[in-house]
Amino acid sequence: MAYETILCNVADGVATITLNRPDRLNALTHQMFDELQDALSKVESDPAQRAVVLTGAGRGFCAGADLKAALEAEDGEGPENDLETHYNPLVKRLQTIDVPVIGAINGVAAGAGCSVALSCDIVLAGRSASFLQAFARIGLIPDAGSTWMMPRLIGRARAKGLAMLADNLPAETAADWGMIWKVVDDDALQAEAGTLARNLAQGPTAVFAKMKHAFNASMDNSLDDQLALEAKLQNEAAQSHDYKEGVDAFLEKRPAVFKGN
Ligand code: T3D
Repeated sequence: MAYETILCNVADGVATITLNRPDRLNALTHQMFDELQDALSKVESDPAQRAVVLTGAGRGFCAGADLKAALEAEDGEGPENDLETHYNPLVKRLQTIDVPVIGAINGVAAGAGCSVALSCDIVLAGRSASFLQAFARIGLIPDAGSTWMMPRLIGRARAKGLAMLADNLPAETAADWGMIWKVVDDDALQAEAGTLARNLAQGPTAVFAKMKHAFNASMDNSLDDQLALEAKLQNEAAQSHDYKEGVDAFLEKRPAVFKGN
């Protein structure tokens, strides 16, 4: 598939996917969802691609649903169908894909764009970036997983305040509140995200997938269920090449060379 709304560059085991509709702050269209899903399928089918960076072109990360395109495509059915066919599958895929996903948030992440940003495993943001639960401004509720992710990340009081007031949350506050991993200077963002992704791409990839599985399940599991899941996944991890290599490398006082399996 030739891409028109995203860019995808693969190097050093890292797929860098750039939302590329800068004149509309990378607002999401059906075509963009299709292209994103295609790029993620290529990651999944190529064992050499062991990390993803998701970022935006221009001054925004993603302004959520393209409201102009949504109006033009109005079919009278409302957003439900769109969410189920396009937004929700993307959010789930980012959270469950078997490689680490780094969000390099280069500007505003608004509406479902905020949900997409927070679906990444590790979220780095440029100092001038911000997070905006824009929905109330247009008479919608937060969607694409925001009502699930936000209270778990920052607590219900802050999640509700951001949703109802639709205040722009600066990246530094988001980091202070534990909503994202780290803030870096704007001009260092892409380089830092690239370095992080290349390091992760050299890591124990299959184990990262198990970590994602465990953390996702922990959101709903009881402690007993989670302990049982950890035991099962750890048993599987202990059968892997990378576990043997990690222990051998430790004992031989050398850096481990992980193959990702
Ligand atoms: O129906 C369904 O599919 C349900 C799904 C819903 C999911 C959602 O995401 S709902 C929420 C949708 N998003 C928003 O409501 C945010 C809309 N955008 C904004 O509020 C502002 O653009 C920002 C606060 C994000 C940034 O403001 P600012 O002043 O930095 O930029 P701007 O001037 O507003 O935007 C720059 C251009 O991008 C502008 O185009 P123009 O006038 O230069 O030709 C603007 O229209 C365009 N743009 C920004 N956001 C969107 C957009 N175009 C289409 N859709 C957008 N969401």
